[in-house]
Amino acid sequence: MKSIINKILVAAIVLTVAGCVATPPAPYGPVPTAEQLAWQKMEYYMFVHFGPNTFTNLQWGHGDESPEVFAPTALDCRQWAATAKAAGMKAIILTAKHHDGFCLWPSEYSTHTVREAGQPDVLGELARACAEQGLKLGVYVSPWDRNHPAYGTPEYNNVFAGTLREVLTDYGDVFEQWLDGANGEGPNGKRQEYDWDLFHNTIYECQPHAVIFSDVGPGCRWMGNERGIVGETNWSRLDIDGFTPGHGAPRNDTLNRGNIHGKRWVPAEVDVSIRPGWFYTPDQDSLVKSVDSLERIWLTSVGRNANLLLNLPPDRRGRIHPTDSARVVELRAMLDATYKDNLASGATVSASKKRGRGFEPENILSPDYDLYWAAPDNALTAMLEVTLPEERTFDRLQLQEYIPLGQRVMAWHVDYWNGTDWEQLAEGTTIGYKRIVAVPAVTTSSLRIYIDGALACPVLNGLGLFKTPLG
Ligand code: FUL
Repeated sequence: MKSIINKILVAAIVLTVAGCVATPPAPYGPVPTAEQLAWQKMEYYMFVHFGPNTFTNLQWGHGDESPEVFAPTALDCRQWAATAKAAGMKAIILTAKHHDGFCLWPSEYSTHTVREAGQPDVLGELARACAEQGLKLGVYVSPWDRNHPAYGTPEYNNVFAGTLREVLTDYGDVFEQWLDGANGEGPNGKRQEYDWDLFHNTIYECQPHAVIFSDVGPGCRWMGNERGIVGETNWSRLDIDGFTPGHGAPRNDTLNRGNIHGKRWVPAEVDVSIRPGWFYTPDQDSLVKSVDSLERIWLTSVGRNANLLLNLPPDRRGRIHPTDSARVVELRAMLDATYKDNLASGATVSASKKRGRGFEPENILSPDYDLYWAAPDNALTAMLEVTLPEERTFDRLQLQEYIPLGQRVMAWHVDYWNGTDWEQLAEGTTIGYKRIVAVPAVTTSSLRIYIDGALACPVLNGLGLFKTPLG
């Protein structure tokens, strides 16, 4: 009898507590798939452009080069993977085939491959090296092929689908399939009508969890330039119906910012090279981007709701040049020194608008990604006041929206208490997965975060205050 009463009591308590938990906001618009969310959390990975161009000082090989020009003297994919790992990158995407058609694996569909060059299966070696380092693998297979005789004919679409099938079945899991829409003349002087449906179906058949990159996704999108600068306003939504990669893509400035009311979730990826060119040439050894410039790119990519795909082209030995690897390791040290301690920790947070239990304002400081503050359904503006345990000095401000419920915020600003008054520190438009803003170094114990406009009740799961090591 006693135990029954106890059970009823426990049930009553559980029901009372559960009764107080507010309901979560409904998702707004399209939301990321599980794969897109996992992809977004990767943030930073390596691009590797390697092939005949590495040896010919060209960026777009003609496809008529002898395969034997591809002759690395000390190929070491483990060194690429170790560099990526030391740089804090989560994956490597390899140009398994670039526009010259040369395949870095012994493809059955081509006579322009590592096999003809008398070289090992580079894609295979990289896949093993990535697995050893716990890195994911991605592949870029260029649809434009200046070598294949069938290019420009319907048959080529099947050839291309076949090459996709090879790289996507023989080398383990592939997290991202990188496709561009480059479409020039083939050796037969013809352009190709690409069968995108066939390509996409083939990719998903072989790798159901792969995220497909192109100008128009559908997994993630090119953001319109190769300078590393995505829009300050950057929606992860895009309208892609009726568009294709390449000539049929939306305008670059649309890709740069996304569509506020876009119907699909197609987040931005920033691809940029650490050197002026995508492929290695010795005359660019002195033109490797500085750590400062890479940190600026970090702010205009990861800091603007995008992932960063940074290209480090191996040299003629088949190894990443020491200048390039040193630069990314220095960048890592700089990022770690800046972002390891969240200076907002220990703060108390109050909100002008409260949703209720489970969605408390303090949740923006929780390391649990799935804990967030949400405003009530009818609130499209709100203010969060943050009180630090003592005065702290910072020069980076980070905000995060809980994107599993869609992207909502379209205007915000942050004020800080300067000792006598509230003074504006930063303002912006979109937030998305992560927004980082460089602000003048200020010392304060109070901040106010204003959400000035949103498409649906704001939902934030992160606030970070950080200090760069210098300045
Ligand atoms: C473009 C290519 O044309 C460039 O050569 C480079 O590979 C870049 C990353 O993608 O579509």
